[in-house]
Amino acid sequence: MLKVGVIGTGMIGQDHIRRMTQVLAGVRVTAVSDVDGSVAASVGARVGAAVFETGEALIASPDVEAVVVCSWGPTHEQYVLAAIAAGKPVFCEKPLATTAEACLRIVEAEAASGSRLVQVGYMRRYDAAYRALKAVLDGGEIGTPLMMHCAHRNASVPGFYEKEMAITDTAVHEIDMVRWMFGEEITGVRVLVPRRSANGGQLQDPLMLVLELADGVLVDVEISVNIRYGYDIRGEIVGENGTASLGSLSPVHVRSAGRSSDPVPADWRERFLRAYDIEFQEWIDSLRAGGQPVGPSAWDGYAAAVVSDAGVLALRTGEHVPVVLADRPKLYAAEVTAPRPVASGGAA
Ligand code: NAD
Ligand code: ISE
Repeated sequence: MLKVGVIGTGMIGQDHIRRMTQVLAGVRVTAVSDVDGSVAASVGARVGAAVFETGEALIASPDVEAVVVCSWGPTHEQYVLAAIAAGKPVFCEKPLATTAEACLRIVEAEAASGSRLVQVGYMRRYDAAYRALKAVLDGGEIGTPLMMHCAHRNASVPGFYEKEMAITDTAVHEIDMVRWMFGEEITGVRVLVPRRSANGGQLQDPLMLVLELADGVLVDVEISVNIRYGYDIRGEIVGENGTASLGSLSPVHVRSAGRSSDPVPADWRERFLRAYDIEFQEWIDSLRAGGQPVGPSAWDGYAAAVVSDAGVLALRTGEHVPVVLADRPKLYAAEVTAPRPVASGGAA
């Protein structure tokens, strides 16, 4: 059994604890911690885990072999760095950290440790619909990709959600998905601001993010975070010879009273339920087998943060913002977005 300690026992922390204690195999939640001690105490009592006053004390516990960080984004860096310093594998919910500089500090600490310890919670890579879409793209059936249209719609967001979180907290999922889907880095960003929805209060809601990839593919992402009707995630790739899109996810289609309808998920917990299960089971299995994590890396977390920082600047200025990454350490050389070897005979 892999002994896991969870820092942050709010919404997603409790959901991941539920899956680790009730759904998945080979794992035991031995420790929890939250800045809100009463929440940690009630979650710890429910699952029989020790409660630690600080995340650092949890990381140092001999009864914790691997760490899961589910606290607020601005606190991720301190806990991920502490886990790296302790030599313990750490699964960090997205975003890896809230600025590119903080993510780079994590990349540098991990690279200096010489082995992969960090995995970031970009779960779309584990979703059956996104995996099927990538298989069609990679199979060549729709030809060379030219564009992708995405929509990321939340029914509502919590009161602490701020304007720029539409990019740093929400569209950051598409930013990671696009790098993985196309195996290319994002090189530039624009943000377009349409008419404002009255549902969004002070937020600029919706927004349209346009991502430019190194090979010329353009991706537009509609971000609506107060759309009321449900949680709706869409994606359609346009290729030279066809299109491919995420299919209907509903197991049932209802026709009644002169209407035809599909249910819409309420939120991310329902829509990505299986993706989170697979993401965690693969993480647990890789660590129990004595290996390193193979899911989204600290480099992926860093690259997504550079793009989302560029998106925030594009939102503030209305300008096109180029994306420039630091040099990629050797530790991450084998990843899907690693530069491709130049074909022998030189460039065309
Ligand atoms: P939440 O507010 O429900 O829970 C966060 C918890 O962290 C709270 O209980 C809070 O008390 C605790 N916390 C805050 N500062 C802390 C600190 N310094 N030390 C320990 N605990 C601290 O938020 P949430 O919705 O569960 O989101 C948590 C993280 O998960 C965020 O980074 C968010 O972006 C991410 N998230 C990811 C997904 C996904 O689809 N992968 C979905 C939701 C949230
Ligand atoms: C939340 O933090 C998530 O990660 C969800 O997947 C996303 O849809 C939502 O917009 C974020 O706030």
